[in-house]
Amino acid sequence: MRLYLINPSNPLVSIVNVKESRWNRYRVWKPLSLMVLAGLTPPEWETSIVDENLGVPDYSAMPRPDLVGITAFTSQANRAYEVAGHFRRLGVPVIMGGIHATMCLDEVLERADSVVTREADGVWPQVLEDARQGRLKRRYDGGFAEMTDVAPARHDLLSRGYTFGAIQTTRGCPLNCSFCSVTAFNGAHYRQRPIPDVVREFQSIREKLVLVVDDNLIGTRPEHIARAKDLFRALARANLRKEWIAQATINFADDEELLALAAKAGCSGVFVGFESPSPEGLRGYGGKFNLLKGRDIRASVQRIQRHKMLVAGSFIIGLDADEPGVGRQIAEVARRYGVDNLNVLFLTPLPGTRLWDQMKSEGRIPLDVFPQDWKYYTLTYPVAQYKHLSLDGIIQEMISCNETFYSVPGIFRRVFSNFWHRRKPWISLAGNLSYRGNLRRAAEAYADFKRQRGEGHDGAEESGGSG
Ligand code: B12
Ligand code: SF4
Repeated sequence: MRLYLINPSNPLVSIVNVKESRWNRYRVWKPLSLMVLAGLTPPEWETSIVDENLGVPDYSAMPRPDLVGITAFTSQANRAYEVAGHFRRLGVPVIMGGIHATMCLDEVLERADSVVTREADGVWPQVLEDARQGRLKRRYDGGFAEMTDVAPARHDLLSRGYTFGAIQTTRGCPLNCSFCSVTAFNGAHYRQRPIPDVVREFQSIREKLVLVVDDNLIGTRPEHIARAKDLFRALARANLRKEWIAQATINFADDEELLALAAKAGCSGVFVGFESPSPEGLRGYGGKFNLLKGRDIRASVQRIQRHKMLVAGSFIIGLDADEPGVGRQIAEVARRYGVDNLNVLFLTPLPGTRLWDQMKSEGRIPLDVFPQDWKYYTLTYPVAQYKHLSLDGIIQEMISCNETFYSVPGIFRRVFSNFWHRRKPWISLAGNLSYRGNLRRAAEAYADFKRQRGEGHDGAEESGGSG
């Protein structure tokens, strides 16, 4: 039995044209979901993973599969349906799963033979058995997996052409921010994989650089932090000779022992979501507000950096508190915090989130011709109507934010400081130049977006916000 597991492409997934920038290819990141599914697949299936980010293959020239599984983030949904259509026309059954299939079940059921919602780990073997016997059900729900059921991912199945390997050590996030899909999808219960499983899987990764995909690496409670320390100790003992990056909340900075252990285990940088230049702006959006309010954020960032780990700060533009001038304000605040990189995303109502429900009920989602418009739900296009910012206004704020933070003197200051402190200056330089390189292409992408939005959405608000 032949199984294809497919990660569809989205040419708009970054505002950067993949052909133009070698730093921004999505091929730097491996599609872990499919490697995990492959790990759960019995050996009688001949399994291939197709990552369209490496190039779209000529499916008709490939051997006919017996079953196709397709994953999709929302931004990949259109392409996923095209691929599904191709195989269904050939009479090959198609199963879809992942976050978009879970959040937009009805839409996906119309375009696939079967859908697996939520985490597939517990049900995938049954799905395959049903497929083998030709009696696939229309829907399976995996619920929240037991962490002992999570199979080691098949890191061997994809080519070596990726910059980062990927691994997951925990699932779920208790903070439940209203704009984020994670709590809705993986639940608020913070679940941790057994440490020996993680260490063994880490050892099977071939890449020297690894992305730990956990949404919240260390969790929030004392027992979560204690387990994170045990994990870091075990990774250090295993002497992996790898560097890894991860996502963490700012409470990562609150425990010196944790920081020292993380660095010893190979952590070379963390993404931290600050989201708003004034934590007050986050009031009403969920748990992050409590972690940030009243904190000396610059000192927190410095504590992380003192352990030679870089800090990438992530912010959102378009929160209800954001007014004209917010772009420069974010850039200034990020500079003051001392982050090594700044990543700013447009507030985007992702399906299944509380933000989606709120904006929908307020009639603030003009880009709503689905599934076509899902391709813009990359967080790099302003798909909603923002309270105090028009369409042109919010785009200008984004441009001015990035131009301010990634100015030549700004980059020089940051890289020099990393050089001086012997804190990975070359990585810092590459990251900063990559963002700066995006500025011109971003402006072109926004112009295209506005043109298409004008053409395809006659009723859409061109000029703007309600404030
Ligand atoms: C790693 C990651 C990335 C990597 C992706 C690497 C890759 N190619 O997969 C990078 C950095 C490239 C990335 C980019 C983006 N990401 Co991202 N990312 C994640 C993250 C943190 C982890 C995903 C992961 O690997 N999980 C581990 C695996 C094992 O779990 P899983 O993917 O859920 O798969 C399980 C089930 O879903 C199911 N399943 C999945 N696929 C399939 C398919 C079949 C057939 C079946 C049966 C089951 C099944 O089985 C798996 C095992 O249980 C998630 C957060 C999260 N918790 O999901 C966000 C997340 C998926 N990303 C998100 C977003 C918005 C994006 C971007 C659009 C924007 C951005 N700037 O970040 C881009 C778009 C990328 C694209 N290709 O279109 C959102 C998606 C929301 C949505 N509705 O789409 C998430 C949920 C984060 C959030 N805050 O809301 N991302
Ligand atoms: S802390 Fe991060 S992962 Fe957790 S809900 Fe908020 S944005 Fe999502």
